[in-house]
Amino acid sequence: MSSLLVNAGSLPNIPWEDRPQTSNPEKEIMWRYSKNPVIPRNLTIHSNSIFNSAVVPFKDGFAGVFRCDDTSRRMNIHAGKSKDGISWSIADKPIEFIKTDPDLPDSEYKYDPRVVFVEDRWYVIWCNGYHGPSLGLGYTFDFEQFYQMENPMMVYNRNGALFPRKIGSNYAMLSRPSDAGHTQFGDIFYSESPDLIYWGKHRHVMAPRSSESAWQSTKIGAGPCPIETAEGWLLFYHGVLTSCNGFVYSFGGALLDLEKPWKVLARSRPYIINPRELYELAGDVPNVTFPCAALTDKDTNRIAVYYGCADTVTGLVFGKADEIIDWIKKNKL
Ligand code: BMA
Repeated sequence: MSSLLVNAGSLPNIPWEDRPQTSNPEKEIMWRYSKNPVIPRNLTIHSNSIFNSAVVPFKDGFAGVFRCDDTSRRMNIHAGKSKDGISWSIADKPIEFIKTDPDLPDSEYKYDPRVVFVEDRWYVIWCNGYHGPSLGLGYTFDFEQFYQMENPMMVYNRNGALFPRKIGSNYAMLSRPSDAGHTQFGDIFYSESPDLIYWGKHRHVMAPRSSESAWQSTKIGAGPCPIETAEGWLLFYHGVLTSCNGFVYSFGGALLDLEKPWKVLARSRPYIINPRELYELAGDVPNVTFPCAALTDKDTNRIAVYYGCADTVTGLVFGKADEIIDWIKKNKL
């Protein structure tokens, strides 16, 4: 099969289940794993909830960085490993980053990690508490030792997602400037850096949209790190609607230009996934489906997305890259 997934490896052991007979691809381009949620809230000894987490292929299995809020409701990130991507062993203690500069400030908290392999190592990017929510960046070679670098962005910012390769001669990322609270606005921006320390060349990528696509009317933010395809960068992103009962987090998909990723080629009008199962509707924060990681297999075009459910547990949805791309183009805003 010719693959749309550029630079992706073969991943024959990608977690997978075929589309159920009852699922109509016109309406539901991705489908949920029948045994969701895959990661329960109490997998580590002190965890209150495990969600909005990042999973990658590692050696002959999988590794990940998990958002575990503890029973004191402190937010932190923990390393984990799995043979099959479904059943996980997650460290009871948060990652203790080794500072690449002794003057690096401590993090007040860490949450919503994304992980991506760039050049020779795995980079972790997360929302980092430093006088309010900012972005933090670090790396690991083995998911045992983690190194923390300078914060790439100042307060207030969330939803950092690094690109898996340089754009031109620079590293690149998406982020979402915000405020110190439960931000009522939010657009996705693009930035570049020659060294992963100094960031600039900021470009606007996309803004919320209202009446014609209400699920993304309040704010939007990058989900998993962008996936390179022959048709552009495939970006899953969350969109938020403000209802009479508060925020509702769904997610959709977009295609960004390969060499100028701030240019949006297409963006889905309907959501791909919205809160509808009980574990997405009820939890510490009801009505949240929040994607942070995607596995891909170039041989089959399979994609498996991990997403946080109601800020409590972690679920999996499946789809095919070719079908998702066609669907985004057919259903674009
Ligand atoms: C955002 C972040 C996410 C969370 C979402 C819904 O501001 O805290 O981690 O999933 O709110 O509560």
